Amino acid sequence: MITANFIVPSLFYWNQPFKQQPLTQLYLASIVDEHFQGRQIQTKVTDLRGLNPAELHLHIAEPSELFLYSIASPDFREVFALVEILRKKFPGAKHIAGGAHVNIFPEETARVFDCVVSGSGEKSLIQLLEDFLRGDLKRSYELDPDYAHTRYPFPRRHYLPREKIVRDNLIKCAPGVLSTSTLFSHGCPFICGFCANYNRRKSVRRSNAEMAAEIEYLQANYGVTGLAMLDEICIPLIEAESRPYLETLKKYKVLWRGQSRVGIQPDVLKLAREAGCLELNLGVESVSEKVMEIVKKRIKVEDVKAMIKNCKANDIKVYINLVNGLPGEPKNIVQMTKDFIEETQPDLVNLFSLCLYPGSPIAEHPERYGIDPTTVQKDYHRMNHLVRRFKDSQAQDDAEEMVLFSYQAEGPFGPAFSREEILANYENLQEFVISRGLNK
Ligand code: B12
Ligand code: SF4
Repeated sequence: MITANFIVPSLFYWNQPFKQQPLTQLYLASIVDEHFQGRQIQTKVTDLRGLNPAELHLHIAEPSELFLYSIASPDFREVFALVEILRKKFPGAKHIAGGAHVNIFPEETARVFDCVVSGSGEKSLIQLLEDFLRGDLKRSYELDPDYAHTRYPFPRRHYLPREKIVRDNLIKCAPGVLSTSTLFSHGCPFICGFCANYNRRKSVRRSNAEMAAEIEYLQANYGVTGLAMLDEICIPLIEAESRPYLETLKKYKVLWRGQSRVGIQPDVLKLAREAGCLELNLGVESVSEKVMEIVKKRIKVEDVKAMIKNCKANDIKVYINLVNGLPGEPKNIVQMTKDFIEETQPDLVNLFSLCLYPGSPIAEHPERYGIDPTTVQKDYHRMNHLVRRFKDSQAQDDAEEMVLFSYQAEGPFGPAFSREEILANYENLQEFVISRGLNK
């Protein structure tokens, strides 16, 4: 019997690393267990969240034949260092990686790991394990051209202790509701310029029956009454899909939150509320229409206002995500943003800082967005759009970790802010958001 050990990185860049559950690792382990049925391969998920990145190896005491990593770009350096240490500690173990960073940099990552998986990983995972058992592990796999998760089991949660699965603070407006993260769909058909939606895949949803089975499992095993949905788009954009989906959720009487595109019709929002929706996060990004066009957000400021109003009318808390430092911001962007917030009165404002994540159009072609390519810092581990990661939410942000690039003074969209001005805008807006109590 060999052990396939799925490693969850520390998430050192989060001030609440346990907030969401590591569904990818749970999902991949579930696939292995369903396929091998406990024969030949046993699975394990090692949760390193919240631990000191320099000491992760100390928390891996037992050898495993296979260590498997799912890597987003900010994790790369940490995982790289861990692999180096584990190679010495457990010679002979193989290190296998997949995930966003591997998809974007297959060659770079192939130099670090014994094996890398690009594209959808389900089929590749089974194949590589079978190859390993035969002593024929290949250096890379890319077997699923299409995204295939609906043919595989939903993530089983028993790999982690109960307290790491169920939380009572995932739905901000309903503290105490026992909740867990879910992901019923994958993919987003849009191509926003700042987003590392590198696979540009259409949204693929599990069937409503599969979603129901997962909710039943969570209710029966964990007493869950709340869901924190991690889908890029938590309410399907096509009404013929959204109605049966929401009707299914309604049956289970769960409370939930998620991220939504702007433009969901009022009657669908009403149904969403009846189906338990308490909070929606809207990717607004900028209150400047010019900026929205440059980053191809494909929404209008008026649509955002209407969506906020409709959410409020249906008693759904509405949280807006704004990105400071986007290309083409007008000189008065700070005042415009304040005016927008005063006018629309969202329940919470998440103020992010533009981050050039590998895989996003803006990172691939910074010059097209007026960024001076020579100024772009490629320290993946410093990339974090969430900003308030090392300090509590009332504290001053760590300016050095923000804005790892500079615009050309005169770019394709006219005069641009300097890095210092972007930082000042951020601080100004953040103070405003905090003073209104909109950051909690
Ligand atoms: C849900 C989600 C999250 C969740 C859960 C993540 C988790 N580990 O479960 C939360 C909210 C925690 C999260 C956090 C972050 N996320 Co996120 N997240 C997503 C989202 C929307 C879906 C990812 C997902 O869970 N899919 C389900 C899994 C099963 O599918 P998958 O990721 O596509 O993986 C498949 C293959 O890649 C492969 N595979 C993946 N890993 C492995 C490992 C092995 C061993 C094998 C064999 C195969 C394999 O098999 C999978 C099945 O086909 C994506 C958007 C997207 N387009 O992918 C962003 C995305 C992956 N996130 C992103 C980022 C930036 C982050 C953060 C760094 C943000 C931050 N600064 O805090 C952190 C990183 C946390 C982490 N290390 O996981 C970026 C990555 C960009 C980049 N260059 O790295 C994405 C692409 C969003 C975006 N459009 O910009 N995220
Ligand atoms: S920002 Fe949201 S809507 Fe735009 S591509 Fe990314 S996930 Fe899709």
